[in-house]
Amino acid sequence: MNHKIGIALAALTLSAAAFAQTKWDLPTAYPASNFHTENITQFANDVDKATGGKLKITVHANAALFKAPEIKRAVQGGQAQMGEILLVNYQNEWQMFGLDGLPFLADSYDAAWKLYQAQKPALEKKLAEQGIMLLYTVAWPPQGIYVKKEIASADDLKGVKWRAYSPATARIAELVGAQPVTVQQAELSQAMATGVVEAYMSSGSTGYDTKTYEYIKNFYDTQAWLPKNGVLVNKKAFDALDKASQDALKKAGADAEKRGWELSKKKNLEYLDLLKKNGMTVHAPSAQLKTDMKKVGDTMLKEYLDKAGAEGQAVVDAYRKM
Ligand code: PCA
Repeated sequence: MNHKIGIALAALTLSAAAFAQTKWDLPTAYPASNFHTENITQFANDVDKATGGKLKITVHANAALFKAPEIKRAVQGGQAQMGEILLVNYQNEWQMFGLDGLPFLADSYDAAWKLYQAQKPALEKKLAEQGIMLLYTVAWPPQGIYVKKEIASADDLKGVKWRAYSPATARIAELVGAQPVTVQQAELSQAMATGVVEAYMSSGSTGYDTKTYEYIKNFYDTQAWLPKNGVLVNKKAFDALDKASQDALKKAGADAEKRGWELSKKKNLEYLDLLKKNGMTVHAPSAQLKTDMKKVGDTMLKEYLDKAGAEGQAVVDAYRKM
């Protein structure tokens, strides 16, 4: 080869490598306007900026790329390099994924954060075995009961068509004698419109996102638990990045975690106001309803510990000492 052409080609290859762009997909199951999704979009922008455009992460909101229960496997198999999951959706695979879905084990932001710290080493280890990195988590606002008719106790939920989003929310329905049907958020509005759902437990955020106030007029603010979304990264895809991009991703993830937890707390109050403005009555639960739901929580914790064994017990013990 002509010497000059050789040098020119080498320079070209070098600059192509220097400007090589990596494109990643990040499926999520919640709408673009949801606070988790807004936070993730900001995360993707932060990564773009910090890597000078080298790592482009496209956020696919609203279960457009993968349905909620499929996202974890998509990240594991590398069909998506990243993904956001609701951890409690995966409790049947491994009990630890469902710990933050137990009623009244951790029922405030402070408690939920502590529970996360207690769970984290086990979560990271399990996911690492599956070729997945846990980049960050953010808690949903506290969970309350949406229900068509006013309720004074759990007895009033007997026979009601109840939407579940996880094994635990289906179990609550069984324990109060409601009829559970599993519907993810992306299909919830339609399920309410067609009368398939008369009640469900979730946050003010989801009630607002799905326009629940058009179908259901009562929200009982039980503040029963704060389940977390986890943002996952395929480890092979991560390992293929240069060190600077890896650092940028981790830094943006840590920022998103901090920002997300603060946002969740702040927006919770805004969502409850928005629900009221749209015709929802936000009730404090009666003493009887509280007692009934606490009892459900006690039963579920016992069931949980039976299934999760020593590993589950150790994490609950660690949490209680925090
Ligand atoms: N919203 C999600 C999960 C928890 C929450 O607050 C949902 O209802 O699907």
